[in-house]
Amino acid sequence: MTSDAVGISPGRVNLIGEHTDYNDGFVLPIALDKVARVTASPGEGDLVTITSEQLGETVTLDTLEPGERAWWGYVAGVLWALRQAGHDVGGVELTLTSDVPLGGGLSSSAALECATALALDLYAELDLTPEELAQAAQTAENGFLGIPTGPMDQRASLWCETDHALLLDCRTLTTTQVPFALPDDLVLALVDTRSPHVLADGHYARRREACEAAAAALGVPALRDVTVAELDDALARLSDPEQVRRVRHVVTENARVLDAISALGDADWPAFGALLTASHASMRDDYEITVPTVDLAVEVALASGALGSRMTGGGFGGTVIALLPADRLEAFTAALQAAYAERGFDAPGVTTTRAAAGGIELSLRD
Ligand code: GAF
Repeated sequence: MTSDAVGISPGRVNLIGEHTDYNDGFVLPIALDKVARVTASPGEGDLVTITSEQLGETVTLDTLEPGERAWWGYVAGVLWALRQAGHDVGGVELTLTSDVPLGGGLSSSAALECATALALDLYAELDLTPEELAQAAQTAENGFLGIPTGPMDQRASLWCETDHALLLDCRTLTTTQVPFALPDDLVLALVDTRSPHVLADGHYARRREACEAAAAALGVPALRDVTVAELDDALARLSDPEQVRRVRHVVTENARVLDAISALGDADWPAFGALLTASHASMRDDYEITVPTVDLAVEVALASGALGSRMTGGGFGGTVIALLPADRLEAFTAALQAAYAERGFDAPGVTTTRAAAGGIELSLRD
């Protein structure tokens, strides 16, 4: 055992490819420059103690039972997943802190799960592969917490690299590091719409169920297997109008991810921006996962000269990204504040970000 093993892992900003991951499709996240940090140190016997520095709360557990959605479930769930996978991790003290905004659609949960997996890997000398780490983190969410999310967030948190976006093929889990460094005259703005996004309330699960039902109706393993060229025929074979809209989003969104890769390869920022905006329209009209605060932020961004803008993450609130000329940032922020005030929405927060680094392990002492 290594005493005081630390795992540090970031949140993520998904550039494009929303609700494609559980359809075996493509996603293109970057790591956020905000992280969760988990420290593992020897516990008392078999007890598991989890402390949140921010909440000032500690829980002590002698058994781990799935189904727990309290703050500590994201940490305990990883330990549970590792034990389920046959790894010998006994009693341990885990202390966590995070500056990834909660409910912002920026994967605060995955950051915590991945930081825990990294800390436990080092603490218990498990020497897990990158995919085993990601699996443990995802199993915590799916198996312990019971939230049916796809494979994107944990792999983004662990595998993203500085100044790169991560193209993840969610069927094969193969990756390509795509250079993503903005020219000096562009910024990637993040708008906190002050509308918390929640994955555990059933909307996310219902979207996933509709996609799976549509894939079954079309006789394909997953919606990834429907191409844009086949889309009209596929839609004509579906009788449920809701499934029609969901399928149209997923199929066109997968194509937009691949088009975005080409645009980035050509450093064609206007084309890249247009794909972001098209993704937002598809999430708003076909996937129906946007809310008035996020739609307004996108409208104001575009009216302020953004090359493109969209909501990022699971939806129903959270964060909007805007690719903006750097000299428009101030005017955009002012226009957004005015528009939110006029509609009676809570004042939004605007920051900028860049593609940061993925998760790491750190030994404080041996
Ligand atoms: C959430 C989920 F956790 C991801 O798996 C993904 O489905 C995303 O929503 C939507 O793209 O972040």
